Amino acid sequence: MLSLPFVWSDDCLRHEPEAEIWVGTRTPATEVPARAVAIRGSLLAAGAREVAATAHDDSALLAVHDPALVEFLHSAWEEWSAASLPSDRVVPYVFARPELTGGRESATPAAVWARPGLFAYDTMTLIGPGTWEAARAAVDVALTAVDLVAGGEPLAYACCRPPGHHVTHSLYGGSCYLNNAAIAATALLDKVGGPVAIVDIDAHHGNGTQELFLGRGDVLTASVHVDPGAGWFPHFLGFASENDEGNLNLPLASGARDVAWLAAVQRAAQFATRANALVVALGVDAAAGDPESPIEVTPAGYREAGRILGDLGLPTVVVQEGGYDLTTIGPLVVETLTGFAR
Ligand code: SP5
Ligand code: ZN
Repeated sequence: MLSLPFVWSDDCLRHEPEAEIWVGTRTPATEVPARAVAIRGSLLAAGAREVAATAHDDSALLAVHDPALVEFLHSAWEEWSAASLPSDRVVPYVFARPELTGGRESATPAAVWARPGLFAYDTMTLIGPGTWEAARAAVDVALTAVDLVAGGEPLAYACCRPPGHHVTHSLYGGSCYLNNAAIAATALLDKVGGPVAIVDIDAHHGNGTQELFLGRGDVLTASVHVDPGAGWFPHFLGFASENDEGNLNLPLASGARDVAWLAAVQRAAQFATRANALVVALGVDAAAGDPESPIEVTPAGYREAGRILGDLGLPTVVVQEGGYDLTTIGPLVVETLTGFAR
């Protein structure tokens, strides 16, 4: 039985991207509401205690993200849907790369359909009705888990959806809109004291989180992920060459299994020992059989990762990131938390 609290909001189900535009083609979305429903079902069956998310103000959110990004996400669907465009989701077609304007700030475009290009860095992360409400609810879920830990719970799980670790200060992408783990770490810094470590074991590099805290001593970031050099998202970063005192990337070969993955998780945990509190960005997409990654971790591997991170003995908020196999996502989260709470 799992005796830990998990935080939930029905509003996280309101985001229905339905599709991703990948290599110019509309393909079915993998980041679907059923993911969160499956996790909740497994947690309840395992005996975890559901706690309803409570509303939090924007202070931690705006300490992490550009107000212009937040305002865009808040208004994007309303503006798009009022403009009678041919797509039923907000999707960029032209990108405001800084080099385009010689490093000068880009103008705010008059055309509604050009606006996403100020804030989106890929075409896979669509916005529709309910996207903002779900992304903002996921922030409340994460912050409620922080409250539980600040109030003395050793461990709390935040059932966040949509995920967040690919979002930088001012750019969204990778099926993510607001960086829940980074916002949780910022709140923990305030409530529990630093340094705070974020250990990201999603199959993909936590590029947004890395960029947010780069060069800061108060939030340490470590990420275990499939080598972007082998052709995997986020492609442009996530290499070991980016490592410094505050940031540790542990890229793994395609096809890596439990032994290699757990050795990297162990190194990430070692990196976090000097922290005062921990955020685990838990993606279960590194599991064998997940459609979005070539890492082949077993359920026993996830349980062992939980044990390794739990052995740090730090106050911990676990934030949900990726994981796309609907039949295994719930059991894998339970395995990880079982290892952790042991
Ligand atoms: C949070 C998270 O795990 N984000 C992962 C985003 C990576 N997506 C890369 C998608 C690459 C192409 N996938 C094709 C799927 C077609 N539906
Ligand atoms: Zn992922």
